[in-house]
Amino acid sequence: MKPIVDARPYPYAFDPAHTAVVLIDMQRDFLEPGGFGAMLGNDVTTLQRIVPACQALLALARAHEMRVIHTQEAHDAQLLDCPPSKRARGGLSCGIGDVGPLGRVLVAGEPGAGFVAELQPLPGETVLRKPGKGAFHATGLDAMLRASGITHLLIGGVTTEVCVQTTMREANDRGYECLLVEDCAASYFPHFHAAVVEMVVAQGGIVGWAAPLAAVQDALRGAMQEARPAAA
Ligand code: C5J
Repeated sequence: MKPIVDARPYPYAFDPAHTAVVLIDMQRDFLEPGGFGAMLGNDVTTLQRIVPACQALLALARAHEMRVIHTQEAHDAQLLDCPPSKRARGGLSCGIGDVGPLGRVLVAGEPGAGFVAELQPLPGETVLRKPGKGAFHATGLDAMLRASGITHLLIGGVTTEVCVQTTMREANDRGYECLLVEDCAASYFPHFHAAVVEMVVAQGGIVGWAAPLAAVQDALRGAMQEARPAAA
């Protein structure tokens, strides 16, 4: 029996063999003091709070042999994949490509572009570098997922209303069945997070489903119990 998550707007069924956990941009540049997010004036502790839940989501994915994809918003050292408009936005004194406390901001290979210590990818997991907010823009993600037979995505990460929402909308338009794992995603602005959850599930799940991690854990536990042969 497939796990069925008690989700909004209605139950979400998925087969772990055809499901990927996509963790969006859990990078030092967004979560740590001195990073891009902090230099934009944000309180990074609002994002740090979801790290334990993200660890639990990764543990669940690994235990059930689901595909794991860690996305990373980062540019090449020459910024050839960074549109000038993105670099200029905000008129920051220390913006994308500039040297900040965590190295060059949002540049691949720099300390700030790396994942936070608690959420390091394991060998065999996919690290997907992306130049945009959405994980499908200018990456091979769609081809990679289709080649692996992935049809369902469990999505978490930061920030809910920017890279998480953009990725979920891109995935939805490409036909993937997406569940936003609510407590594994966060915004610097909690009311934006709450609004995105509502937007996703509105109108019959116009972008997909939403549920807390515990509901995903319960669904997997329930399916495993069903699969176990009854004691003689
Ligand atoms: C932002 C992201 N907020 N990962 N990036 O610039 O959401």
